[in-house]
Amino acid sequence: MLHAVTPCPVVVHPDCVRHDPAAEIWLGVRMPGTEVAARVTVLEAALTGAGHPVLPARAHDDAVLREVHGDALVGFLRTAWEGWVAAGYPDLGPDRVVPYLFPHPEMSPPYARTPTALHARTGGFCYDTMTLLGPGSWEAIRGAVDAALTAVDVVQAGAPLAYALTRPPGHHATREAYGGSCYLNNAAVAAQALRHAGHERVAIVDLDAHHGNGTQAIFYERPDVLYASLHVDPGAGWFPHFVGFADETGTGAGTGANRNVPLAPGTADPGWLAGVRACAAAVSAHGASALVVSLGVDAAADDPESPLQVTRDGYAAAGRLLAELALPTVAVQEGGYHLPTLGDLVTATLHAMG
Ligand code: SP5
Ligand code: ZN
Repeated sequence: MLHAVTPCPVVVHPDCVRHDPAAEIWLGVRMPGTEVAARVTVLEAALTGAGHPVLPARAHDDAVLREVHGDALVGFLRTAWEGWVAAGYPDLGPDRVVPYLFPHPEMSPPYARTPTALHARTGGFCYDTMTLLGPGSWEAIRGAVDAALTAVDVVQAGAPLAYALTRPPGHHATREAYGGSCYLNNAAVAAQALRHAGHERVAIVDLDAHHGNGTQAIFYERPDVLYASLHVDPGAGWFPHFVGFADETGTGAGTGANRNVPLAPGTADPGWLAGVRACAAAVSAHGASALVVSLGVDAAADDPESPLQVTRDGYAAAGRLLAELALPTVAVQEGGYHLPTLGDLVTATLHAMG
């Protein structure tokens, strides 16, 4: 007999499939990207097939978004592609917005100017070469933010759990910069919206295989939003390399409101679930009344982007551990790139959370 499943509202924005980064440039080599539009199609089909209701994202104004991100970044992302086309780059060859130099501190003395050329300004906003921007990207980026905000609305209206099918993902986007296939931080916007909805303390648990350096940075000085993440150890040579270590615990008023659990490459369910338990314990200790889950499923064994070895049952067990917190929960899609198993991983996790 089939086990009855609690329906989880799934919020989608039709523009999220329009982002077409086309490729990623890694170590100087242009290669097919793994953050593809088919991820959305596969996930929506799996969730619909499992009986979950799909809701269209509603348009929200920029008020909460502008509290999480600087005007300069939002303005750049909104206009970069049209500016790239207007300047004629695609005719010269570069068919996507891509940086070629970056403002190293020694290139940014107090007397440094804002570059005239768009191809020189791009590196001031984009911190890597993997995160390309093209036609439809802005509409998808902003649509994902609306999906996250709509999922918050659904939870505020009384649903215990809602899921935003956000693409592109967001947890690598900092206040003023984009990278790691992320442009605007959907989970951070959701957390900030929950704060405005009356939750004095909000927690974010990040299950993605990579450390969410953007989310950590946005809330690092704040005591009201806890960030807790388990991820492949950046010290073992994995993105985001510079941050994501266990001794990063927050600063100033935010001291103690950041928890990182780096895991050795190859870590499987037992070690990974111990990390989930540590994050859940941090949420309880923080006293949050609402939860955002950065639901990346790229820690799965067959995922091409990470060396963690988590199974579908491992993700389901994580979902149960988070459900035990008994908090209103907004799940936001982050990474997860193995198309044949992506739908099952997310569906299993949401079933366990519901
Ligand atoms: C949201 C998210 O999961 N972002 C992942 C960003 C990490 N990407 C860095 C690694 C890039 C190397 N990709 C080469 C593909 C070889 N499988
Ligand atoms: Zn990831």
